[in-house]
Amino acid sequence: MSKIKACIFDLDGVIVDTAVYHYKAWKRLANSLGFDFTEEQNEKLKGVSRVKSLELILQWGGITKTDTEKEALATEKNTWYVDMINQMKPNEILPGAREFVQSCRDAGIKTALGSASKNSGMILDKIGMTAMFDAIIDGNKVSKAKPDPEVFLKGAGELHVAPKDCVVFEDAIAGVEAAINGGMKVVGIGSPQVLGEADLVVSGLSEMSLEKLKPL
Ligand code: B16
Ligand code: MG
Repeated sequence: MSKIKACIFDLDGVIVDTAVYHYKAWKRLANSLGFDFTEEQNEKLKGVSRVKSLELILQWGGITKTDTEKEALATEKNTWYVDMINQMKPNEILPGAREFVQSCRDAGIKTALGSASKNSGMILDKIGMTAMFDAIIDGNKVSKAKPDPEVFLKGAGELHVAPKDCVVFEDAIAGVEAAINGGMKVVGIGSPQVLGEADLVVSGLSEMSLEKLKPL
């Protein structure tokens, strides 16, 4: 029997794939400022906070803005993004995600969400998974971005589980590093070439099982 007592899940890229919506909204913003934004650049924003993402995009476009202007631009992007995620349905849950979270709960393992997104509450609501997490820590509850472990440590704290007994599921390098920095085990969701620092890498939660938690 694994000694893992809690599983903490990142949202975007692990439970759902909202990258395409972020991409469309950031591209619209970049285009409105007179430059383009590519899918390759969007890849670099996975797991990165909204304000940091905007700063990178402005840098790529060679544009400087004041803090007040940045705030307005981030709000504009978020309005477009929220219009899209407002239409999300449970069929957008990534393969195996609901099933694996449920199997953890059935085995008595606590579950938490640990996401950089300030829109997690709405997304979980739209896909019907809010009640599947014992704790929800998102961008509204943390002040330090991944790779700082704050988001995962707060999750462990709310669950009353020691960090060493937690495993984090993450698709972004910064998220994998955040879990390691927090003294937790980590399963990378994606490619072993990119997430090699993780204790285990799988292509998605459909490949995960309680059996695979045992050696961690
Ligand atoms: P929001 P995660 C992250 O979510 C996304 O991967 C990243 O692309 C996004 O910029 C960030 O949330 C902030 O999202 O603008 O909705 O607050 O992967 O940590 O679940
Ligand atoms: Mg992610």
